[in-house]
Amino acid sequence: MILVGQYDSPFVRRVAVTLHHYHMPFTRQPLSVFGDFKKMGTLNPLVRVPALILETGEVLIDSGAIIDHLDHVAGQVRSLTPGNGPERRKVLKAVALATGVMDKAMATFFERYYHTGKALSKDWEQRCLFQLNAGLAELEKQCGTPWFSDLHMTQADISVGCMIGYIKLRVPEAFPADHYAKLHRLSTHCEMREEFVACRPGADEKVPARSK
Ligand SMILES: N[C@@H](CCC(=O)N[C@@H](CS)C(=O)NCC(=O)O)C(=O)O
Repeated sequence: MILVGQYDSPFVRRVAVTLHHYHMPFTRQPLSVFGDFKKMGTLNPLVRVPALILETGEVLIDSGAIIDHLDHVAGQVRSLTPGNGPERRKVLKAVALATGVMDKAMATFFERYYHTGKALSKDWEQRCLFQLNAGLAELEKQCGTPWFSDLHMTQADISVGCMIGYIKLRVPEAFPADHYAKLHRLSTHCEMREEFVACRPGADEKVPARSK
């Protein structure tokens, strides 16, 4: 399998951490949605990462759909997403909140990146930050210990861990650790694990590439 995308994307990273957790071998094509726009468009017409190229050549897109496939291959016993009941609903809600916060952190970052000075829309920026903060507050309320769902590591931990890693990289002031004590503890717990360490963004992935 080939995972397409860079690790500064929290969506790519959550797929990569999941692959490592399941011990599924893969290689990586670190294409940039900016610098490799045309090439990326041949894999995903939306020009978005992640994409996962299967052994058969089939291309999967969208981190949720990719992780759904990996969960099925891993099987019910090993799956990081519980199969049914309240536990499944709790994990899926946390994943929805975490990926929503990723979207809002990204929107804030790109508003600031492309619209500097007077061109920056303060209204849009404030709206995104409000939504980001509200998502974090809800996740903080629901977060257990040592894992989000208390005793077991699930996809909620991977998604929340990657979400916090991204905010720290791109909108650091939006994650005051003392304000989100449970999430901060979970993030530290996650980032020490080998599947997270293996997918840290490299130095060349920390600055968004400009279009070629
Ligand atoms: N819902 C998608 C979101 C993916 C996404 O937003 N990817 C970003 C990178 S972090 C991207 O490719 N953005 C480029 C664009 O949308 O133009 C998923 O879960 O994979």
